[in-house]
Amino acid sequence: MMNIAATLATGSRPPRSGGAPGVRFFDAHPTPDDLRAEVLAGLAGSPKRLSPKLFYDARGSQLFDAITELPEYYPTRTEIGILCDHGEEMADLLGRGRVLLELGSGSSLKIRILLAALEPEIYIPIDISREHLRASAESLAEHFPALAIHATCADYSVPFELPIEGDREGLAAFFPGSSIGNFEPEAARALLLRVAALVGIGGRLLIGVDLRKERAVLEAAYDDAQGVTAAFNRNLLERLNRELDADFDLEAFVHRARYDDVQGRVEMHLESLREQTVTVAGQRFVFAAGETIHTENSYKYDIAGFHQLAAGAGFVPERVWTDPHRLFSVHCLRVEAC
Ligand code: AVI
Repeated sequence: MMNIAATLATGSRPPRSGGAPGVRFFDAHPTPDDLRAEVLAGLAGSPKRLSPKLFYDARGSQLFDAITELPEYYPTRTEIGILCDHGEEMADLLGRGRVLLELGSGSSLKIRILLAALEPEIYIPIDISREHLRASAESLAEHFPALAIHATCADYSVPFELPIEGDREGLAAFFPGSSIGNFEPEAARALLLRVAALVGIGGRLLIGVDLRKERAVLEAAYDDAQGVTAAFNRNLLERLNRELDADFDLEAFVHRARYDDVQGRVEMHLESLREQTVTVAGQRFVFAAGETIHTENSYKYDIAGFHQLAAGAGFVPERVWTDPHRLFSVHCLRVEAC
């Protein structure tokens, strides 16, 4: 049995100097978002909304990395603990030495744990951000020199071709971080359907899903004492000031995070502290005092609720692991029909 902790500390084999011959890069040329049109439509709506996708410019990605290390933000370290504790069992179910896809090439630590346990022949990280994908694939190749990495720049929220030939049935996919929680339930089901089509009948998905829990724990996780999540939320306005020639007064909006236990989601908002008018890309938007821009939903599921969502996309549950405090879950699902 492979020692995952030792592998992570040292790399499974000695790092190779220079270059990354194991990496091949495939570009599905995802269509760039029309930031201007999306933002103007979101601010013209009632309530005003902006997509959480807009958080992740360079500064937003750094702030998100900082969030994952906050004492209040339990999901990242809890999921890593579950992967470390059960990686071998996960590999037994997903199958070793095969093809592993990853949706979003976000956390290098999580994928390293899984790669060490699964030792796949081919690893296909799929990410819309070309430069982030390239950098993370190359860094991974240093640690796993025998691994064929087919880095694929694609938007996994729309259909695209996988860069492999031959038998596509029974692949394994990894979708960590409870990113599924940032999709509305119907969009989450549609995404799971696309994943089912990618891995094929008999294929498996290992997915991290944050669990419902007490309000205080959830609200602290999304409104930390150091104000990093507040900076992450407000960075969205800074981005619009920079990229869409907007004139948001950053001092005039505050971060709000609240748990809606009926919908089972943490909502993030930016609340206007006073009545004000803001210009974005030449268009004026009036804010009442106390009016908010809804910037993110982070859905939390109980295990049965998530199984129900997954069943709607043709998955059957095979196994679920949680931590001792039942904060977070990692599910292994198998495609029965797609
Ligand atoms: C990326 N996603 C799963 C995070 C979450 O927990 O919903 C984004 C986040 N927003 C605020 N903190 C973290």
